[in-house]
Amino acid sequence: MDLLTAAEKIRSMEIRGASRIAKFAAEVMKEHALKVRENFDEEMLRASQILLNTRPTAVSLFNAINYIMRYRGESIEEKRESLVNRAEEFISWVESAQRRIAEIGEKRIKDGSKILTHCNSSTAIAVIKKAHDVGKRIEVFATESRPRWQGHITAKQLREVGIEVTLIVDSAVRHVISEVDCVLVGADTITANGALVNKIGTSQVALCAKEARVPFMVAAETFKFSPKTLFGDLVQIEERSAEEVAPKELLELGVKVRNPAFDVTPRSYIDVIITEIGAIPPEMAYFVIKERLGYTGITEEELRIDTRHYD
Ligand code: RUB
Repeated sequence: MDLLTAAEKIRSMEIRGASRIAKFAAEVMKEHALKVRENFDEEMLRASQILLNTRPTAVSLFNAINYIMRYRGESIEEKRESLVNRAEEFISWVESAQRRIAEIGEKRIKDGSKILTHCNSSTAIAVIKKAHDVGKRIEVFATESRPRWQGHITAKQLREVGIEVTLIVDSAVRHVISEVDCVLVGADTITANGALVNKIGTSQVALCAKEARVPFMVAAETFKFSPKTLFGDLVQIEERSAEEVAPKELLELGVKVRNPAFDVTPRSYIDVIITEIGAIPPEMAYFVIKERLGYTGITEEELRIDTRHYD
């Protein structure tokens, strides 16, 4: 697959969800590196830019590319080998992190639990499936997740393994929240101050959960934590097309549409973030960025040099 086709798959959401996007980008970078014959650095920088311009919100894409672009070497062959190794390391990080999160997260789910989830998070689903696999009786409320209906994917994936699922419209969350034992969602980005950026509507779910005193849990690999937010950058919230929300007749009448794809849930609404290094409070986000992503004492200027290809 060529680079532009791969980028279009992410942009059009054929490949979607923060973990899957990151893993796919790593595979594409690796494939591209294997094809480059000359100007390796420039070519890989161009590939990084094209992939990074597809979807702005999930930091997993940035972290994947940043990890891979730290390749070393003198000759083109050395550089290629180093990049390919790093891409493969990142891919196995994605896979092993999700397995570990499932093991850790499963312990936070009691037998007989009713879990509410929003959108379609492969990481949250891995936890739910694990709880089911170890013999817990689980029921899930899945929101539709308008306007792209990712909740239908969630409902299908859970039913396929025999888990009880009830689909609800997004606006029914407050109505059903008192029947729920916990909320479990995924993450596109976790900021340095522990806020969660996830599919639009997540913050409303969190608000309902807090009011009803229902634990709100997030399943997120450490590559969902954002180093850039440590240096003051705000997470860019993707705004998608009006056509995803409104029929043509309304648009032709001049009805304006806002279609933000993600929103921000402040850390005070989050009980725990289940990562591959443990079930941590959101207040630990800074340490994850510092220790796990390697941004130890790095200055903003150094970060910018390191990530020059993202500007
Ligand atoms: C997907 C979404 C998911 C996170 C986490 O949004 O918000 O909750 O990406 O998913 P979209 P995962 O469908 O717009 O990409 O746990 O699979 O990384």
